[in-house]
Amino acid sequence: MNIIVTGFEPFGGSETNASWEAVKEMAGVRAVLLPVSFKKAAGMIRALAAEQPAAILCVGEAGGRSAVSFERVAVNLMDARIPDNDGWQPADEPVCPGRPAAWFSTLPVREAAEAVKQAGIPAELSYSAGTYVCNAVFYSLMDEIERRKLNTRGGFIHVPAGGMENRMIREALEIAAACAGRA
Ligand code: PCA
Repeated sequence: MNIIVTGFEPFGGSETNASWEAVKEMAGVRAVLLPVSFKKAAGMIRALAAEQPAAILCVGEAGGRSAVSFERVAVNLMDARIPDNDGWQPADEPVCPGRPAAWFSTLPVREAAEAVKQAGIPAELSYSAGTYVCNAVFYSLMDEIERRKLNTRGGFIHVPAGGMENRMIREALEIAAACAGRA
């Protein structure tokens, strides 16, 4: 199965990022590390989409969450609370000027969240991926799929930044990848 799963490098003074710690150990997918850079990560995700895999699952960490969150919607807005790893801190700017306000995930999010819960791992649907680099990557991915009319499923999953075991996060992501591959 031709599935790409991305995780992020650390940011905001942390030494690790729970997304990459889980993604780098996943079986049966191509794991790609993205920088926490609005400009670089958006370009990289568009290039990965152009390869037309069956699915691209982007994963990032989110503080204050205790469940694996399947994001439903990406918004065309960058509004950074802290600078990215290039030192850039956009405020009130579109991710892609002139493009639509939002895109929906094309992963089977409800089915995937249910399957993860069945495995005994807390999971939920989320209606905001924020306005930082994760949302910008998610928006850029869905915008590229739409522009090129690609046959690739795309979506974003936020994992807890702390408090959930790496092994559990990895299992949740493997279940999500399997759902995406079957959809
Ligand atoms: N979380 C950040 C960016 C990288 C990450 O892991 C976010 O939620 O935007």
